[in-house]
Amino acid sequence: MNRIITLDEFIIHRQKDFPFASGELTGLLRDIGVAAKIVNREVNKAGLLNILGIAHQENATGDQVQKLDLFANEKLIDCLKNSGECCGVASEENEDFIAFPNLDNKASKYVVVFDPLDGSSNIDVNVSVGTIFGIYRRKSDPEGICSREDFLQKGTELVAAGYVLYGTSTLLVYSTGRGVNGFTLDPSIGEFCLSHTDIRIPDRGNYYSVNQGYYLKFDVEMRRYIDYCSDLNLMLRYIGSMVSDVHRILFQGGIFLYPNTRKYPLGKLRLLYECNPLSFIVEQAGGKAITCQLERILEVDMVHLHQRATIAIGSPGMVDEMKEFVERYSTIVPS
Ligand code: AHM
Ligand code: MG
Repeated sequence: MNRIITLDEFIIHRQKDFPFASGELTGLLRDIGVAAKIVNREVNKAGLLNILGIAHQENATGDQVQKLDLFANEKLIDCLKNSGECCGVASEENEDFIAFPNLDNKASKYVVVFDPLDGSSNIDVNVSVGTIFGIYRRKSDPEGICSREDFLQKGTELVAAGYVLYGTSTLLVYSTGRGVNGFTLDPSIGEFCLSHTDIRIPDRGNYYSVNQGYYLKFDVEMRRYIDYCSDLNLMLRYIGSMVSDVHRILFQGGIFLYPNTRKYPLGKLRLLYECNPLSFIVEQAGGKAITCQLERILEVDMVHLHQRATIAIGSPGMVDEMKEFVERYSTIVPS
């Protein structure tokens, strides 16, 4: 029987790959793993507790916040604040970033951005949701408190990123820029165990994932591309939880699209803690991620924390093809 490799073991082992690593990033990834286990426990027992439903609040970007979102947000903040490895966080659920005081005068080098529970419209109906995170090295002086510039970095500056999918089983997938690995939570021992090594996205796949209900609200080039996917008899899959939809595509190949609509002229999804971390993962697995205006997601300038972006992400062959459609049918001058 193969020996089980736990997430903690794997992370510590990988630390050796970074010659000047001080263990802080290792510690941070472990903290996120712990928070994920706590969130997983609550997501799993949500039906048993009165934790479901809307908390009658709106988040910083105007969406309704549900109780589990708040719980997940709190747990991630708690775990990261008390570890001393992180000097601040920015979350979908908080309007501004949160700066942490240095613990024991330890100057921490990293900030963490996250969407604590993505796809929250799925919570009430027991469909998979996820946590998305990204880690940046701070730009500000490590002796002081962190500042906005630490968070307003392009995706190309990500040191690590990942997601947790609370599905039929719970999976944590992350990358530190040297490939992508996945860990499945074994509830019997309470550990994430290495289950998918060096994940590679197929060059093409049989799935396209888009909210086709907005078809008439998309620009003409996007409608043409979607028609083309349908002509090819590709299968449409759309859960409404980006983590789940992108996860399927990462493993089976395909393309996920969230273009601009009349309601969301700049796209709906958030660049900092949704598009960038997932684009980092998909690129690390050999895929591509661009905006529907054809800019590489990871190179988009970050202007404010809750900035939105359009996105086309997935198998490289399919993203390239979508790009060709946009170049052919739109009036946008490609960058
Ligand atoms: P959330 O962070 O408020 O849950 O919203 C993000 C989610 C994504 O997971 C998903 O892809 C998208 O919103 C679905 O939006 P729509 O219902 O407009 O298709
Ligand atoms: Mg979200």
